[in-house]
Amino acid sequence: NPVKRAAKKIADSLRDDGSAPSDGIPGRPGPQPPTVAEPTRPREPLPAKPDQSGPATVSPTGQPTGADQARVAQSGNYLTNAQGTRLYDTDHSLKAGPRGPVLLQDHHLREKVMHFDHERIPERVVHARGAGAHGVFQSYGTAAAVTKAGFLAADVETPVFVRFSTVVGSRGSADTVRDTRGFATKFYTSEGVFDLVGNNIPVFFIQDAIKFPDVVHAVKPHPDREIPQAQSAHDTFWDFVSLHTEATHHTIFFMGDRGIPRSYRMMEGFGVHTFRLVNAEGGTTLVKFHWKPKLGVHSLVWDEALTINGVDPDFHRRDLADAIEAGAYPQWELGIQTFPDTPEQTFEGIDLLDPTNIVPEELAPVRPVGLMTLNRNPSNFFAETEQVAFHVGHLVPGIDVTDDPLLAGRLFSYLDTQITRLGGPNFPQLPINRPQAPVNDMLRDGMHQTAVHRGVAPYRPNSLDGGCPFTAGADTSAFIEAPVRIPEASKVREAPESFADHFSQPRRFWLSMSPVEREHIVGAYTFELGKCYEQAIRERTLQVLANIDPELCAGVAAGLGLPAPEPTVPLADVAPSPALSQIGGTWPVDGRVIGILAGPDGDLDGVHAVRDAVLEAGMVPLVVAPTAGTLGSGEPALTVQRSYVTARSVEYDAVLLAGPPAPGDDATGARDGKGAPAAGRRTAADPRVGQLLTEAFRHGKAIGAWAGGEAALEAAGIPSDAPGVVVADSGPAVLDQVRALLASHRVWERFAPA
Ligand code: HDE
Repeated sequence: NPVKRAAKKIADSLRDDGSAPSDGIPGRPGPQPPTVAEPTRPREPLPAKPDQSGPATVSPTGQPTGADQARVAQSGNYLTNAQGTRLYDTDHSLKAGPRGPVLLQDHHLREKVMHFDHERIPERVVHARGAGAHGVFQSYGTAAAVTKAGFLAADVETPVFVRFSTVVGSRGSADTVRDTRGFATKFYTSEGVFDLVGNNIPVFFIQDAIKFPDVVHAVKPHPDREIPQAQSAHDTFWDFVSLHTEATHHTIFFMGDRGIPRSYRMMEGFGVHTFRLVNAEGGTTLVKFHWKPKLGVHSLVWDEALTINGVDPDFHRRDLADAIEAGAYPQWELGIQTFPDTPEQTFEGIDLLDPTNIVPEELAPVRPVGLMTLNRNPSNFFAETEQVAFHVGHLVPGIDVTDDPLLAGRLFSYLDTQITRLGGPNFPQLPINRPQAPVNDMLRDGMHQTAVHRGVAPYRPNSLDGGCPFTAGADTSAFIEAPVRIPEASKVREAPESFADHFSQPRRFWLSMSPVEREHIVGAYTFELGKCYEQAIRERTLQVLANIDPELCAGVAAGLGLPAPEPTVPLADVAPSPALSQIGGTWPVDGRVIGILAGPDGDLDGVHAVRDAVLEAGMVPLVVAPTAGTLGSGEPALTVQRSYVTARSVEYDAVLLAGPPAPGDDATGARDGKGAPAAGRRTAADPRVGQLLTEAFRHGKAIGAWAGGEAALEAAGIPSDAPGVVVADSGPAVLDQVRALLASHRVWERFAPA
């Protein structure tokens, strides 16, 4: 009986001290090849990479948290079933003879397949695709006068977990689609968890939560064919937003460059709603939260985003993880705009309860209150990034909500949705969701209860548990709702009159854009409406655009081949807010990716020098060559990171040419007498180099060349004196100038409207 024989073999091989069997694992007989074979000796699971780790083990208060739980999984040398019983075979079902029927008594088979059948959980109904990272928040103490929140007091360090996301697409969709991005932060403070569940756009589509299912149904794929995926460019979305004009401000924001961020590291974040801060004396202040990225706010260009969707659908996720792994930790300052908490809840005429409004930073400056640094990648995507559960109602003493009707609906939704998504009410016990403050609730039982509660009296008042737990007071960090006066009113289903102006804020946004950004906006509307089939929807949207600005409307109408309508409302007389434009400043170049094209005949010493200088500057060099492998024989040899087959310019922020690279498999001819590619034309000859250069040029990227690299530029039709094209004597000299260009993100002159 083979089963018996194998079982005996295991028994023989397991020594008393539990050490490894000396003669291999049963079921894998014969000598093993030395290198690529499956290991035959048990060993501890691989240690986490230095930048990876799960939720912190012990809270600041000494409470054990998630990682203790995580350690229960994956320990010991041997494969076991879920009950910890060691297994000798996981490759064959238990059968009556090798060709016989499978036996129902095979518990391992049933357990393995049952678990697999349930590996997927429902994805988030919105924000399904995301990427997360751990970090710390260091407060400056500058908010201490307006809030008693402990984590905002001077010099307090608080662990955080952030999840960035797209809104519309499913979990498997691409990163660089045109969409709003989620920016949700969980602060594990010593007074409980505070979640700031924001977006990268400061306003929202709707003013009242009751409209959320409508806007989401409109933007999601058409219910009959389930197309298009992760796109707003279709009839139902434009049907809705052209009729529901309170969506106009959000829509113009994501038709602008913020809809296609260059990186999660280069996005602003906004709490969107107005919240209420409460200080130690009980004084209240209205507040809007802002995250300001240290690297500046930067975007892709549309053509680039489209290519990336195919070439690297994980572009943003990879960028975030790579940057953290490389030690280029992304940072954001948390800032607050504060407003007096008056009964009107308006500021300079702007209704603070209307989430389709911004308050321009020029009117209410954003004051920094702390710095967030993301410095650890999760160890397990599912356990952390997928299972993290944010909620706008996770508040701490010192931060409270307002009567923004959109916020009110969110306070309901985020708890409710987790019941379906995470399978029950005990999701706060998942390692990533566990508070790092002591938890002493009276919630009991339910699906997936993992706490073993002590005591017999989870009710109040009680005498059996000595009256525990006791309630806290203001002096012992209790969360006490601000006693805001509610004006006398009748029950109505109505919006305030001040919510009726849907065009003056979008007009301010349009007027605040530079010419290049305006051109992008016109292009985005034209693309999206060009994808709609219904003429009436295009025409109705043009009417909305006419009410924002005639130039915007005329640009889109021309692209659609339609007449531009006249505005139906007076154009608002609003001042631009320069802070809304992304163009015009210079920013650090940390983590920027430089593609260096070289072939065996190129200036390889120069490439070495440039690589070192790129690394020195905190940027990422990627050597691109005709084939994979190494370049040159020098020590150390240059490792090729991208061959012509895998390289696309969209991956690089700048492209450098280190002399004429060899041709790869030249597809276009230009051969010498012996059939080899003609010298001097070699780089030029490979169409992939030409494509890479013309694409980089079209996308406004800095391009540099030395040691003969100019020939490739010439062949690609790129003048060496064009803006942002640098030709110099040596690699380091080229890099110096390219670096200066990168500080402005792109060579904007190339987009100058004709
Ligand atoms: Fe959300 N939103 N939302 N939302 N939202 C969710 O919660 C909802 C809104 C935002 O990375 C869901 O756990 C309603 C505004 C982010 O896990 C759900 C309304 C803003 C994330 C939900 C809004 C956001 C979500 C889906 C209108 C910016 C991802 C899964 C009343 C300030 C968080 C989940 C993460 C996720 C409901 C409006 C941001 C269904 C009902 C405004 C960043 O509960």
